[in-house]
Amino acid sequence: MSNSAFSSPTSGYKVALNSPFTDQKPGTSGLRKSSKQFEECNYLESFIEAIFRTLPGVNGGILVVGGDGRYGNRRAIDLILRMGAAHGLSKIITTVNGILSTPAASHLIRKHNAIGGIILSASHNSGGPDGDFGVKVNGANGGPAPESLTDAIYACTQTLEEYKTIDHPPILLDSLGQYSIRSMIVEVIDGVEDYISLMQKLFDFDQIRLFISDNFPIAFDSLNAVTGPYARRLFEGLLKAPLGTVRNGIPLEDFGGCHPDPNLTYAKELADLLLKGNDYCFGAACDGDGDRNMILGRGCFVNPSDSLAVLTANANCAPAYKKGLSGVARSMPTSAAVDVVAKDLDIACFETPTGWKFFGNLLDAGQITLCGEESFGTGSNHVREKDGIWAVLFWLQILSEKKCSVTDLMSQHWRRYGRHYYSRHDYEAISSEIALELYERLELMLPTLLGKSFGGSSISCADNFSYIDPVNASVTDKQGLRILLEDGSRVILRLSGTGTKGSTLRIYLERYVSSNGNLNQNPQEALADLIKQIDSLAEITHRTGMKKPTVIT
Ligand code: VG1
Ligand code: CO
Repeated sequence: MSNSAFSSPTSGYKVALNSPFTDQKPGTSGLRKSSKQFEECNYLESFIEAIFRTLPGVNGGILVVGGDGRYGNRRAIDLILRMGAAHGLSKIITTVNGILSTPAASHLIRKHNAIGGIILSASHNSGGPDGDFGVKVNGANGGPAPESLTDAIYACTQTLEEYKTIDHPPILLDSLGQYSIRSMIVEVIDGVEDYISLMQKLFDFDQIRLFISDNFPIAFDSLNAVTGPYARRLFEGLLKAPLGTVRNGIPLEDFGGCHPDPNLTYAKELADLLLKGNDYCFGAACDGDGDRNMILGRGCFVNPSDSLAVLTANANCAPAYKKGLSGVARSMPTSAAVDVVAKDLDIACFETPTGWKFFGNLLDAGQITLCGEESFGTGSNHVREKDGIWAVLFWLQILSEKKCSVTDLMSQHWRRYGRHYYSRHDYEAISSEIALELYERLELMLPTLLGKSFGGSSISCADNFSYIDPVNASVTDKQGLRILLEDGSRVILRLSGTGTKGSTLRIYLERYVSSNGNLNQNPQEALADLIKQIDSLAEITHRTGMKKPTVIT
């Protein structure tokens, strides 16, 4: 009898990896859909089968598997364990309760020389039976699978007729343990421990502990998602912050009904504590899978693009980056705040398409040390994913070295480098047809825009962003419509690749004011001209029927 039973009710069944926009790649390297979709017969199985047929080194290889604890996590792990055994993996490393943040997974893949990892998360999307589920695929470097791999996985799903699995009772994930399914070892480890040791190597915990114990109360919101167990051990354990510092610290299957997206809209409770109250000096939140971060000071919200610039300018405050940075990178829609700092430090600064996978080659080649995206993502070469808690610790390290408040640090920064007023306006769940029409109409107009006046300046460049990877020269085009102005301002339009309902249109707005200009405006006011102009040019209100964006960050 063969070791593996074939199930073959999948005939004719196909899964779609791409978003409804065939020319827009998902910002994530995997599949993100509603939980209901994933519960359809053989849907998840088909996608996992395509991964196992495509990922290099499956036969005899080690795989890391875990997730953010959302509804469907346990079922998916059980299914991957059985299918992994059927496909000849030598070992799957998974975690107690299946809890594993995206950055911690990246670290484990690298530490164990695994062939890659499967992270069960729809990141910042809501969870539960009526929310979303997702499967992220990471490669051997610990980073999101490059497009060559996700394209191959997608192609494979188009011809699948069967998948390989094994009957086996579920493995208990309640505690540490070692098991076997046929010849494959299943190791259930603590998903938090290794990550904590990595953080201890990068930062000076004694310095941070001393600083926050001296009248610098902090609040951290895990939004009922994966970072709870990490944050409690780090902030309340190692850094001795009072119990209760970590809010919503137990991962729940539906995130307690909240949207685990760390921004001013979805992390409102924390934002109110910091922006309206006086109890805390510092606040931070992370998303569902722990790779995003939001930083707040008392009465002060730190824009993620600024956050990357501040970390770059003050990197020498952290032991891990004392020796300097090899270079930095930001995604195209991220503001140019970090560019100004990089120039001052005389280090390289790269501009990549949206999505963390594009930083991978630069990190692997040692050309950059830090990188970030406007979408609340910051990271470094310590792993190959953005890392929410790492960013929070980095901020605390800088503040404890400088012994100042977040507001002071920001004003010092702008007084030195000037300020990039920045905002992103998201129009969510619009009909895909309308979104595509709007986008294609503007794209067609681009060549006619050169030299035209726009928001108090004139248009110096209008194109659809195309990227040549500096490491392997691969080309990625159609990454977003850019309108660049003479005075350095920019307006960018993209269609999201991670939304699951209709289409999400993102408008990115940026205006630079030099160090002797007005540095204390409200960003929405500073950007008002650009907001008005892009609305009339792209007919956003008119075509979507939406008077204002769903989310403003
Ligand atoms: C969004 C963000 C992008 C980020 C991606 C994945 O993509 O804009 O910067 O890399 O989400 O983030 P999009 O295509 O919807 O704009 V997460 O926290 O999944 O890993
Ligand atoms: Co995420």
